[in-house]
Amino acid sequence: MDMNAPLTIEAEPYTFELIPSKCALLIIDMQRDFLEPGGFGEMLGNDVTQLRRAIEPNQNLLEIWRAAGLQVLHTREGHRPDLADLPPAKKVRGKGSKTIGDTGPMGRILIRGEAGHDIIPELYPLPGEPVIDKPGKGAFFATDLHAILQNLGITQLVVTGVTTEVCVNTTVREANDRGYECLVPEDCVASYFPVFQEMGLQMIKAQGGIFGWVTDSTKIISVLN
Ligand code: TIU
Repeated sequence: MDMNAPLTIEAEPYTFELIPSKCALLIIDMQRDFLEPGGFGEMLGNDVTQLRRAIEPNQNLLEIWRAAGLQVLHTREGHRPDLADLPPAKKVRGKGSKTIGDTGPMGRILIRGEAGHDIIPELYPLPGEPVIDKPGKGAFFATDLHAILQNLGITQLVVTGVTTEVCVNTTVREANDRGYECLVPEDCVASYFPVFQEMGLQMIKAQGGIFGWVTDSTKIISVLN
Protein backbone atom coordinates (compact mmCIF):
# COMPACT_ATOMS: atom_id res chain seq x y z
CA MET A 1 0.00 0.00 0.00
CA ASP A 2 1.23 3.52 -0.86
CA MET A 3 1.01 5.16 2.55
CA ASN A 4 0.74 8.63 1.00
CA ALA A 5 -2.01 7.84 -1.52
CA PRO A 6 -5.45 8.97 -0.29
CA LEU A 7 -8.10 6.29 0.19
CA THR A 8 -11.67 7.38 -0.40
CA ILE A 9 -14.00 6.29 2.42
CA GLU A 10 -17.77 6.55 2.00
CA ALA A 11 -18.96 8.78 4.83
CA GLU A 12 -21.41 11.46 5.85
CA PRO A 13 -21.79 14.32 5.08
CA TYR A 14 -19.41 13.45 2.20
CA THR A 15 -16.48 11.17 1.39
CA PHE A 16 -13.40 11.19 3.61
CA GLU A 17 -9.96 11.12 1.96
CA LEU A 18 -7.88 8.99 4.33
CA ILE A 19 -4.11 9.39 3.97
CA PRO A 20 -2.63 6.28 5.63
CA SER A 21 0.66 7.88 6.70
CA LYS A 22 -1.18 10.79 8.34
CA CYS A 23 -4.12 8.98 9.90
CA ALA A 24 -4.20 7.37 13.35
CA LEU A 25 -6.80 5.17 15.01
CA LEU A 26 -7.57 6.71 18.40
CA ILE A 27 -9.50 4.32 20.66
CA ILE A 28 -11.15 6.16 23.52
CA ASP A 29 -11.53 4.68 27.02
CA MET A 30 -12.40 1.05 26.22
CA GLN A 31 -11.79 0.38 29.92
CA ARG A 32 -13.07 -2.42 32.13
CA ASP A 33 -14.73 0.08 34.51
CA PHE A 34 -16.97 1.36 31.70
CA LEU A 35 -17.63 -1.89 29.81
CA GLU A 36 -17.59 -4.83 32.19
CA PRO A 37 -20.44 -5.97 34.42
CA GLY A 38 -19.65 -4.96 38.00
CA GLY A 39 -17.62 -1.93 36.98
CA PHE A 40 -18.07 1.78 37.67
CA GLY A 41 -20.39 2.30 34.68
CA GLU A 42 -22.81 -0.37 35.83
CA MET A 43 -22.54 0.90 39.42
CA LEU A 44 -23.86 4.25 38.16
CA GLY A 45 -26.97 2.39 36.99
CA ASN A 46 -25.96 2.04 33.33
CA ASP A 47 -26.63 -0.93 31.02
CA VAL A 48 -23.17 -2.06 29.88
CA THR A 49 -24.58 -4.18 27.04
CA GLN A 50 -25.17 -0.88 25.20
CA LEU A 51 -21.40 -0.33 25.19
CA ARG A 52 -20.32 -3.92 24.65
CA ARG A 53 -21.81 -3.88 21.13
CA ALA A 54 -18.84 -1.77 20.04
CA ILE A 55 -16.22 -4.33 21.11
CA GLU A 56 -16.36 -6.65 18.11
CA PRO A 57 -16.41 -3.90 15.44
CA ASN A 58 -13.40 -2.30 17.19
CA GLN A 59 -11.59 -5.65 17.21
CA ASN A 60 -12.20 -6.06 13.48
CA LEU A 61 -11.07 -2.52 12.65
CA LEU A 62 -8.03 -2.75 14.95
CA GLU A 63 -6.89 -6.00 13.35
CA ILE A 64 -7.01 -4.58 9.81
CA TRP A 65 -5.50 -1.26 10.94
CA ARG A 66 -2.54 -3.00 12.61
CA ALA A 67 -2.07 -5.34 9.64
CA ALA A 68 -1.87 -2.32 7.32
CA GLY A 69 0.88 -0.83 9.49
CA LEU A 70 -1.10 2.26 10.47
CA GLN A 71 -0.70 4.15 13.75
CA VAL A 72 -2.81 3.18 16.79
CA LEU A 73 -3.24 5.11 20.05
CA HIS A 74 -5.38 4.33 23.08
CA THR A 75 -6.74 6.49 25.89
CA ARG A 76 -7.84 5.76 29.44
CA GLU A 77 -9.81 8.08 31.69
CA GLY A 78 -8.43 8.05 35.21
CA HIS A 79 -6.51 9.69 37.99
CA ARG A 80 -3.35 9.51 40.04
CA PRO A 81 -3.53 7.24 43.10
CA ASP A 82 -3.01 10.34 45.29
CA LEU A 83 -6.01 12.01 43.54
CA ALA A 84 -3.98 15.21 43.08
CA ASP A 85 -5.31 15.56 39.51
CA LEU A 86 -8.95 14.87 40.43
CA PRO A 87 -10.98 18.08 40.56
CA PRO A 88 -13.06 18.15 43.75
CA ALA A 89 -16.11 18.93 41.60
CA LYS A 90 -15.55 15.70 39.63
CA LYS A 91 -14.99 13.66 42.80
CA VAL A 92 -18.37 14.58 44.31
CA ARG A 93 -20.42 14.71 41.07
CA GLY A 94 -23.47 12.46 41.12
CA LYS A 95 -23.59 12.22 44.91
CA GLY A 96 -22.98 8.46 44.63
CA SER A 97 -22.16 6.39 47.69
CA LYS A 98 -18.93 5.46 45.86
CA THR A 99 -17.06 7.85 43.61
CA ILE A 100 -13.75 8.07 41.80
CA GLY A 101 -10.88 6.93 44.02
CA ASP A 102 -13.06 4.77 46.29
CA THR A 103 -12.67 1.01 46.33
CA GLY A 104 -15.01 -0.68 43.85
CA PRO A 105 -15.36 -4.25 42.57
CA MET A 106 -12.30 -3.94 40.29
CA GLY A 107 -10.03 -1.92 42.55
CA ARG A 108 -10.10 1.80 43.21
CA ILE A 109 -12.49 3.41 40.74
CA LEU A 110 -10.79 5.07 37.73
CA ILE A 111 -7.38 5.07 39.38
CA ARG A 112 -4.30 4.38 37.25
CA GLY A 113 -2.81 0.97 37.93
CA GLU A 114 -6.09 -0.57 39.13
CA ALA A 115 -7.69 -3.48 37.24
CA GLY A 116 -10.91 -1.62 36.42
CA HIS A 117 -9.02 1.34 34.97
CA ASP A 118 -7.22 -0.81 32.41
CA ILE A 119 -8.28 -1.48 28.83
CA ILE A 120 -10.45 -4.55 28.17
CA PRO A 121 -8.44 -7.61 27.08
CA GLU A 122 -10.22 -7.76 23.70
CA LEU A 123 -8.62 -4.46 22.64
CA TYR A 124 -5.44 -4.51 24.70
CA PRO A 125 -2.68 -2.21 23.39
CA LEU A 126 0.39 -3.74 21.78
CA PRO A 127 3.84 -2.61 22.92
CA GLY A 128 4.65 0.53 20.92
CA GLU A 129 1.05 1.78 20.75
CA PRO A 130 0.91 4.94 22.87
CA VAL A 131 -1.57 4.89 25.76
CA ILE A 132 -2.73 8.34 26.81
CA ASP A 133 -3.86 8.65 30.42
CA LYS A 134 -6.31 11.52 30.63
CA PRO A 135 -7.91 13.13 33.69
CA GLY A 136 -10.82 14.63 31.75
CA LYS A 137 -13.34 13.68 29.13
CA GLY A 138 -11.38 15.09 26.18
CA ALA A 139 -8.16 13.31 25.24
CA PHE A 140 -6.30 16.57 24.61
CA PHE A 141 -6.93 18.26 27.98
CA ALA A 142 -3.90 17.95 30.30
CA THR A 143 -2.24 15.23 28.19
CA ASP A 144 0.66 14.96 25.71
CA LEU A 145 -1.60 13.65 22.91
CA HIS A 146 -1.23 16.70 20.63
CA ALA A 147 2.58 16.65 20.94
CA ILE A 148 2.70 12.90 20.23
CA LEU A 149 0.46 13.26 17.15
CA GLN A 150 2.56 16.15 15.86
CA ASN A 151 5.76 14.11 16.31
CA LEU A 152 4.16 11.27 14.36
CA GLY A 153 2.99 13.60 11.56
CA ILE A 154 -0.64 12.71 12.18
CA THR A 155 -3.30 15.13 10.90
CA GLN A 156 -6.30 12.78 10.66
CA LEU A 157 -7.97 10.66 13.34
CA VAL A 158 -10.37 7.75 13.19
CA VAL A 159 -11.97 8.07 16.62
CA THR A 160 -13.69 5.08 18.25
CA GLY A 161 -14.61 4.02 21.78
CA VAL A 162 -16.90 5.15 24.56
CA THR A 163 -19.01 6.99 25.23
CA THR A 164 -20.26 8.63 22.05
CA GLU A 165 -21.66 11.79 23.61
CA VAL A 166 -19.11 12.18 26.40
CA CYS A 167 -15.45 11.28 25.83
CA VAL A 168 -15.70 10.61 22.08
CA ASN A 169 -17.60 13.84 21.34
CA THR A 170 -15.39 15.94 23.61
CA THR A 171 -12.25 14.51 21.99
CA VAL A 172 -13.54 15.04 18.45
CA ARG A 173 -14.35 18.67 19.28
CA GLU A 174 -10.93 19.21 20.85
CA ALA A 175 -9.23 17.58 17.84
CA ASN A 176 -11.26 19.61 15.35
CA ASP A 177 -10.23 22.88 16.99
CA ARG A 178 -6.58 21.78 16.79
CA GLY A 179 -6.85 21.19 13.04
CA TYR A 180 -7.33 17.44 12.88
CA GLU A 181 -9.83 15.81 10.52
CA CYS A 182 -11.91 13.27 12.44
CA LEU A 183 -13.76 10.27 11.06
CA VAL A 184 -16.07 8.38 13.43
CA PRO A 185 -17.25 4.84 12.56
CA GLU A 186 -20.67 4.66 14.18
CA ASP A 187 -20.57 0.94 15.00
CA CYS A 188 -17.27 1.43 16.88
CA VAL A 189 -18.64 4.06 19.28
CA ALA A 190 -21.31 3.47 21.88
CA SER A 191 -23.41 5.19 24.50
CA TYR A 192 -25.38 3.88 27.47
CA PHE A 193 -28.29 5.87 25.96
CA PRO A 194 -29.57 5.07 22.43
CA VAL A 195 -30.85 8.63 21.90
CA PHE A 196 -27.42 10.06 22.78
CA GLN A 197 -25.76 7.57 20.42
CA GLU A 198 -27.85 8.90 17.57
CA MET A 199 -27.64 12.57 18.49
CA GLY A 200 -23.95 12.35 19.36
CA LEU A 201 -23.25 11.21 15.81
CA GLN A 202 -25.60 13.75 14.23
CA MET A 203 -23.85 16.55 16.12
CA ILE A 204 -20.55 15.58 14.50
CA LYS A 205 -21.72 15.35 10.89
CA ALA A 206 -24.38 18.12 10.76
CA GLN A 207 -23.77 21.48 9.10
CA GLY A 208 -21.46 20.03 6.45
CA GLY A 209 -19.42 18.09 8.99
CA ILE A 210 -19.10 20.75 11.67
CA PHE A 211 -16.76 18.56 13.76
CA GLY A 212 -16.04 15.68 11.39
CA TRP A 213 -17.31 12.74 9.37
CA VAL A 214 -19.35 9.66 10.29
CA THR A 215 -19.02 6.27 8.60
CA ASP A 216 -19.20 2.55 9.38
CA SER A 217 -16.17 0.36 10.17
CA THR A 218 -17.00 -1.99 7.30
CA LYS A 219 -16.49 0.91 4.87
CA ILE A 220 -13.01 1.56 6.26
CA ILE A 221 -12.14 -2.13 6.36
CA SER A 222 -13.22 -2.80 2.78
CA VAL A 223 -10.97 0.03 1.53
CA LEU A 224 -7.96 -1.05 3.66
CA ASN A 225 -8.38 -4.60 2.39
N1 TIU B 1 -15.11 7.76 28.65
C1 TIU B 1 -16.23 8.38 28.99
O1 TIU B 1 -17.09 8.65 28.16
N2 TIU B 1 -16.41 8.65 30.33
C2 TIU B 1 -17.61 8.80 30.92
O2 TIU B 1 -17.69 9.10 32.09
N3 TIU B 1 -18.70 8.58 30.14
C3 TIU B 1 -20.00 8.51 30.52
O3 TIU B 1 -20.85 8.40 29.66
N4 TIU B 1 -20.31 8.55 31.80
